[in-house]
Amino acid sequence: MRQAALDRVKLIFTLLDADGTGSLEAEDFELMATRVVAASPNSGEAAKAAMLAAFRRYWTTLAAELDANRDGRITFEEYTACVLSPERFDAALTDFAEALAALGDPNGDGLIRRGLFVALMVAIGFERANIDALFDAFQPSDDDQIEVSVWAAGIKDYYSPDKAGIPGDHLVEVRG
Ligand SMILES: [Ca+2]
Ligand SMILES: [Ca+2]
Repeated sequence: MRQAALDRVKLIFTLLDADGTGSLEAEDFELMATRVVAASPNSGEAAKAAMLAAFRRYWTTLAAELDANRDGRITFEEYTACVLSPERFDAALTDFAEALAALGDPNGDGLIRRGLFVALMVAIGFERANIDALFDAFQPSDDDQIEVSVWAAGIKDYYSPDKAGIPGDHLVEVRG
C-alpha cells in the first residue's frame, strides 16, 4: 500500500472514533451521524435519513468484514485490513459518499457551497485549513461552489489504496 493511502486511513480512523475510546464501535457512527446531520439543518428529511442509514451501513459492513475477533469493536490493526480489499466496501462507501454529497446540496442543483462543505467536514472532524485546501483542489466555480459528483468521487478516491497525489491528500497535511 502507498504511504499516502495509509496516512489517509490513519486520519479517518482517528476521526471515526468519535467518542475517543481508541477503537471503532457502533456508538461512534451514531454520534458522528448525529453531528453531520446537525451541520446541515436546511437539508430535507429524506437526505438526513439517508445519511444516517449510510453511517449505519458503513458500520455494519466494517463490523462484518473487519471485526476479526468479534468483540464488537474494530481496532486500528483490524481496520487497516480494509485497504487491502477495498472492493468489499465499495457498495457501502458509494452509499456513504453519495449520501454525504447529497446532504451538502439542500436545493438539489448539483452544486455545493463552500460554507456547507466546511460545516459538514468540520462535523466529521477535519481541520478548517485542510478543508479549504481540499475545496480549492476541487476547482470551485466563480461563485465558489463545487459539483456534487466531484465530491462523491473524491470521497471514494480517499479510500483507494493505490491513489496518491489526489485532492483528499490535502486533508492529511499538517497545515499552519
Ligand atoms: Ca470509539
Ligand atoms: Ca475487534
